[in-house]
Amino acid sequence: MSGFITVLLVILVFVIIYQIGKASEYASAMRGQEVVKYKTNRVIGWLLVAFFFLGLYGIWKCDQYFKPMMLPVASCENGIKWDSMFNTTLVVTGIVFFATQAILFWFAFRYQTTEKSKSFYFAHSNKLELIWTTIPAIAMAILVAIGLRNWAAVTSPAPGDATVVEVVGKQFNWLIRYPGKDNELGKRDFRKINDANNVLGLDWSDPHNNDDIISQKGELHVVVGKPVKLIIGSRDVIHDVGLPHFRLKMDAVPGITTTMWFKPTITTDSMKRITGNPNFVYEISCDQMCGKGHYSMRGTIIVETQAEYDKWMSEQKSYYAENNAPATPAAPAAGAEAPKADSPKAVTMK
Ligand SMILES: [Cu+2]
Repeated sequence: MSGFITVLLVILVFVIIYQIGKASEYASAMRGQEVVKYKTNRVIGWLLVAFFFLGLYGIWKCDQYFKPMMLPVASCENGIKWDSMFNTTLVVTGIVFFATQAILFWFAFRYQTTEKSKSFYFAHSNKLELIWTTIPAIAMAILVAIGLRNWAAVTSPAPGDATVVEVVGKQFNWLIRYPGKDNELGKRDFRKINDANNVLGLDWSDPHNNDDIISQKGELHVVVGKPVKLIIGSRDVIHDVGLPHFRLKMDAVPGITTTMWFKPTITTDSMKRITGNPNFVYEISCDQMCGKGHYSMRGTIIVETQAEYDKWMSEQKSYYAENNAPATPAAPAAGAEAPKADSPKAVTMK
């Protein structure tokens, strides 16, 4: 099909060149400059009409090409609202786009200079100004209001029964921490970060850290139908937690905690059936260019039933127990590692 469009474009360009050549021929034949101008105008007018319809055809074709690349159905309640907002915006702006383009091309055709046409000077109209300022302003205000309502839903306090999970970005993967049985995430201190046995810089003097779990495979497991509150941070540069299937994204900023919550409604297994893709996984993408390994910063979310989640959770071990089992925290080691993990190192990595 793209071959067909190319051929069509080549023909169009050829016609334009041919017409220009013909126009100069007329001129050279001294049949009068004005006649040549009117004829050229007519040709250009028709070409513009053709260009308009070619453009419409291109839009229709693009739609066919891109549809298979679109995301599957939204997998959380708010995601459905975002999609509806997106569609509303697309319809409103689409109507305006087609109307203005049609008028633009029609005017070029209809009001071309001919033997009979006379110029008409139309300088100003308060009524028109008022109409084309007020209507778009109202339409935009409504669209923005819908956006703000949806944004508030995502960033408002999560329901009390939400599973709390910390997601921390680092060059170049995601670290996922669960609060453990006490349901409280322990304190972190970036100076204690150490890739050997304290990837998040957990402060071992805080007892809340003793049962905290860092997902071993880096997978984020959540229960279908249960709200999830993400506490987002970064270990080095700015990353961004992107959850395309849940229509969410939020910056992960070093030194600042950001948060958002959602309620997954479709399990990973159901999504495999819906998409017809047996290898389907919900992904956490990094939506902020963060360095040379940015492309590989892909995490996985598993949406599962409560029973499956409980089974997975029972297999996880406390990060403290894993890394501090023999003795009390190795304070000097953590201190010695601190400068290495500090931001200057991160800044030099582009
Ligand atoms: Cu990143």
